[in-house]
Amino acid sequence: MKLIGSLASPYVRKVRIVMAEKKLDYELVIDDVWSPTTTISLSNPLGKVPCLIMEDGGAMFDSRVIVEYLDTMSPVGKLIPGGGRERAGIKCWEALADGVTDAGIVVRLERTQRPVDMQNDAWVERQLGKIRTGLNSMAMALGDSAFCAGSHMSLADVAVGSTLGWLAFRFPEINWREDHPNLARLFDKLSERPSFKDTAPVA
Ligand code: GSF
Repeated sequence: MKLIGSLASPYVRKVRIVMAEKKLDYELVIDDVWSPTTTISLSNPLGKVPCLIMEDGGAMFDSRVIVEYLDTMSPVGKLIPGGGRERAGIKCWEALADGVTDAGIVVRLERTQRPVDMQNDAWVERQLGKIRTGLNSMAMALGDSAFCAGSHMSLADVAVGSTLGWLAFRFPEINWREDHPNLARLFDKLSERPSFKDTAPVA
């Protein structure tokens, strides 16, 4: 398999962590989707990474679909429970973590892609509010538990860890460590794993 992605993307990181936890082999193909020379749209019509190229050459996106597929590829390190409420709960954690990242990406694009006099402060504040309420919600739901859901690491922790790592990387001014020591505790624990160490974001 080939994974098209970048070293800074939190969505790509989520997939790479799942690959590592499940001990799946793949080749990482770096593509800067913002460069005029990108070829990403040949594989993903939406022009986004991550995009997985499967053994038969077929392409798969987005990160939530890819990780769901990867989890079925091997019984090693099962990250998503079989069904019902438990499965939906994990997917909801993932949606929350990805949603916080999505809001952060919107803020970054507003700040980096638009001329300063065209930037909309109210729009940025709306997105920053989603990041704040998303982090509050994660911290409340985590409480004193060792993992986001259940008694072992799941996709919920992978998604939350990827998001927190990306916030630390792109938004150092957001003080989630001080505001939510339990998220910091979870993140530090996850960061000891080779799957997290080997995928820390790089500009
Ligand atoms: C989001 C992918 C995405 O926005 C997923 O795979 O989970 N829901 C999708 N990827 C960004 C890179 S990044 O900011 O992580 C991307 O490829 N953006 C290019 C564009 O044209 O929006």
